Amino acid sequence: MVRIDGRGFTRLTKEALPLERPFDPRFRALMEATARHLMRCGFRAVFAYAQSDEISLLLHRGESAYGRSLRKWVSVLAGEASACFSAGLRELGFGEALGAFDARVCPLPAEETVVDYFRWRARDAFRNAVGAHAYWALRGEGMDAREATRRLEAMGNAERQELLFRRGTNVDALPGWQKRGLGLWWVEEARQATNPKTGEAVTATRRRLRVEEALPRGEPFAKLVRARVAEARSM
Ligand SMILES: Nc1nc2c(ncn2[C@@H]2O[C@H](COP(=O)(O)OP(=O)(O)O)[C@@H](O)[C@H]2O)c(=O)[nH]1
Ligand SMILES: [Mg+2]
Repeated sequence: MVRIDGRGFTRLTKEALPLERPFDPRFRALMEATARHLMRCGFRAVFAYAQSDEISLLLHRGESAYGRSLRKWVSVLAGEASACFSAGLRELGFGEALGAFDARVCPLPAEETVVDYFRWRARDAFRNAVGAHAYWALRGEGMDAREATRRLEAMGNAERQELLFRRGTNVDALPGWQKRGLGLWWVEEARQATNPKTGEAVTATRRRLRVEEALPRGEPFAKLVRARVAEARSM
């Protein structure tokens, strides 16, 4: 597993870019494009999980790129993510702003460690989403940054959800990608094609990236991760 994380994105998202708060669909689109790029940039990546400013990339157990030099992996992946995200920022008209990423390797020695890892990141996504909505709800009522932070620090997740509910936001109804992030994995797709030599109809299979923005919770999520682990261990 390699986790790629936006460097100083608190400043970037709060000061440098005119983004919608707490979640901006354009920021989400940039993270999705970056995750897609990482899945295709020369590693045997089987799963990407993106939430907030981070992307966790599950690589095949037999990944042999650069003679398994982990330093090379993290520098290449951080570089590819930074290049892709920054090019996307420019395309969206965000001027000279750059988005740089760091990367670290997390060795996950067993199937259940991988499942626990993704559950941990998904819990982080959910906690952040509730916290961010609650923060901007208070700010929207004229509370200053310090006071809003202080108020929320004293609250647990359930209390924050209640605070939102009283203000007309039902956490259950928030978009899945905000609460649980995005998952990307490969699916085999059958496609009708014609043999160019004989003109015969044939079925070709090809690999396509599936992007899921409504990831399940609990056991179905664990099952989805286990299926990716099986792939990461396949020949
Ligand atoms: N406005 C906005 N901010 C976001 C969005 N997604 C993530 N962020 C911010 O990105 C930052 C990521 O935090 P973190 O990695 O812990 O801190 P960093 O060290 O400053 O990158 C947080 O401040 C989030 O509020 C988004 O969709 N919109
Ligand atoms: Mg960051």
